[in-house]
Amino acid sequence: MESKDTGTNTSKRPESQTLKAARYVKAADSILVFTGAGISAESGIPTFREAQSGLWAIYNPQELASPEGFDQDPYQVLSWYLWRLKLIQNSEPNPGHHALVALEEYCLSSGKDFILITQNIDGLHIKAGSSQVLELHGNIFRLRCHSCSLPSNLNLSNHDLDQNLPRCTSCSGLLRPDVVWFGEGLPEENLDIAWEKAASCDLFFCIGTSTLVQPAASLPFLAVDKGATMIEINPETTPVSKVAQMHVPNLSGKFLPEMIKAIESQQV
Ligand code: BV8
Ligand code: ZN
Repeated sequence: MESKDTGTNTSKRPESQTLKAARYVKAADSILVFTGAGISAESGIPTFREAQSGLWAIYNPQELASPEGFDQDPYQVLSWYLWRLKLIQNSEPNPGHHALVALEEYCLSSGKDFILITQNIDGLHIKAGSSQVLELHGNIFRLRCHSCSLPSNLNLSNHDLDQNLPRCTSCSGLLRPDVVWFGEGLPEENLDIAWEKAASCDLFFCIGTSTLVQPAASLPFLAVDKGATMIEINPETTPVSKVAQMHVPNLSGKFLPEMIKAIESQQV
């Protein structure tokens, strides 16, 4: 499928990236937005990359966010998640999250297909009001039993880990965050939806992700292989940058609201 012609820019001035992206949105029939930790950075939540230099420098996320790490020291892993959870509970969606709610509303009201697939576990897209959301790596607000997978509605932030470790009411197994750890498979059903959407969309936004973690990182490349137009929003370049029609070296919380304004003001 050829990436769709978006109509030409009639003015002689080089078109701004905002207008160009807005033009792609208008011309698209099916839009997939793919986000990573970068979309939440402006809400004050450290990304994995900064995390290496930030407070996470003490820990290695790949060790802690793993079944081996949990089996070895469940108290340390749960304490790390409790620290993240409290940070997230005190964080608000930023203008980037809100702009994606507006994009979803614009798409649904103009008969376009829309899905937001996030690698983030912070729940901020849902808190902002997005509804067509697929949380590929789970959600930090949910717990499940590490032995029998029974979901638990216990709130980790109300549990005193120094007293005891939270346990499953059914099998007494240890409870853990309902997220996908390194070395764990992603929920098949979600992955199937993600592959299908990536293969069928005609416009793919890749926002705030270093696209290093598999299998999620394959989604943008699948979309491009199938002819989708790729717009990447990231102050840094990533492996996706070289296959993108547009790389926007800007913060998502700055660029996305400007793009929405261009769409809503009928400038394109
Ligand atoms: C699996 C949830 C098998 C938990 C996460 C070698 C080669 C290939 C693969 C592997 C390999 N060795 C091991 C693997 C597999 C491994 C993997 O990919 N490892 C990588 C590191 C090489 N993958 C797995 O283990 C996956 N499972 O393979 O299982 C299997 C299959 C079947 C059955 C059984 C087993 C599971 C991976 C999921 C791990 N869980 N999160 C938690 O959060 O605690 S991953 C976590 O890191 C995130 O969810 C995300 O997916 C990933 C990367 O983070 P990003 O979101 O990209 O954030 P990052 O900090 O990296 O980048 C932020 C970006 O934002 C930057 O580019 C920055 O410039 C930009 N930015 C900053 N500010 C802004 C901004 N952009 C815009 N605006 C801003 N304001
Ligand atoms: Zn159990």
